Amino acid sequence: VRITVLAGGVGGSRFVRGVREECARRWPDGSGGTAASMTVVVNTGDDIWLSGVRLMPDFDSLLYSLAGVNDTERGWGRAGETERVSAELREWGVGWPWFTLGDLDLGTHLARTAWLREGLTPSQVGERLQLRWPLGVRLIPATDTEVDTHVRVADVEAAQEDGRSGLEHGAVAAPEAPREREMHFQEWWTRYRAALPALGFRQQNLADARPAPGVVEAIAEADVVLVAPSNPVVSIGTILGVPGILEALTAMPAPVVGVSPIIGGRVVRGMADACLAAIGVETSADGVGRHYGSRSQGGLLDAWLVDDADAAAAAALTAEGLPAASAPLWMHDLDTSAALAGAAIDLGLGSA
Ligand code: GDP
Ligand code: FO1
Ligand code: CA
Repeated sequence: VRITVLAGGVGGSRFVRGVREECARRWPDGSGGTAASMTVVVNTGDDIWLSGVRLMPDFDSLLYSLAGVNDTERGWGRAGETERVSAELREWGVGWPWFTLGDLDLGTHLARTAWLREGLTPSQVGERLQLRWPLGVRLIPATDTEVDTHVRVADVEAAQEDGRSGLEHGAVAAPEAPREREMHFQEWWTRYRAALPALGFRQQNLADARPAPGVVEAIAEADVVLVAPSNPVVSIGTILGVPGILEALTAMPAPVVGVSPIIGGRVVRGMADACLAAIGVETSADGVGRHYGSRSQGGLLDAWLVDDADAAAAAALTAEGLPAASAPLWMHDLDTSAALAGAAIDLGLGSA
């Protein structure tokens, strides 16, 4: 069995751990692993150059989590982390004071940056990083192009400046379009905790990006493609925005099954609701399901899995032409993650 997953960081990691566990139970290889082959196409929109190194947060979240060396409390970075170098960088005024690069994590960024400088592509660097721990899953960045996400926000300070200068000149401020400014997604997310209303998202270089080697093949040859319960806008949206990926998904014969990141109208972890609001999508299981759309109607999904709390939404979506089912979607631990993965696999492959 070949399973391909589209995924972001936190929701993606928990889900992929569940997929790996469920595959080991269903299709054991006799030595604790699985005979199934699993490929994860990883969001690269959160990536950033900072303090001279290249960060790939979602890739690293998956890497650390699948290797079992992740910080389970924070949801990103390494377990047992220290922050001595970060304190020094702060003294030097390098990087962002609100953004911490842990010492162990910095080792990863330095290795990655060194290999990039030697001429390796991000996906080749990703292969090398995966040699250290036997993940049992292949991770591929969605693209080797740098498609860092930027967020457009209203520039409130500039608008206030306009107002003030208008008064100074004794004139009424003209009803101009409010000024906008753009910042890297990581600044919006970590410095402002996604609380500055976003006017939109822009992934740099996206129109010229190509899927990384292996991505289109992993989709085309899959028996089922699973869309993880990840941020639909900045994680899944960025992957689907890479020219060629949506086309590969549309063209391949196997089913695409999505898992809702929204339970009972709420993002269960994080701030994805701020991203959905910015693109005018309701924070609900059916809102996101309609946003992805039914493949039979030109959308992405053959099936959509929502939480039992959203069973009514599942019925409504099914009636609209997007086959939906419900199951427990909270990933509390490995067992609940594996059960969720199993429900998604069943929706795609058909349960016996
Ligand atoms: P990020 O890259 O760290 O933002 O993580 P992802 O893009 O992979 O996913 C973030 C989203 O995962 C959150 O906004 C939640 O909506 C969703 N999520 C996190 N934990 C769970 C869970 O236990 N169950 C479900 N269904 N969704 C979850
Ligand atoms: N998130 C924070 O809220 N604060 C940080 O200082 C921070 C540092 C950081 C360093 C490396 C890394 O891979 C991720 C890091 N994150 C941090 C998480 C990250 O900003 C976001 O949660 C994800 O990109 C959103 O998926
Ligand atoms: Ca992310």
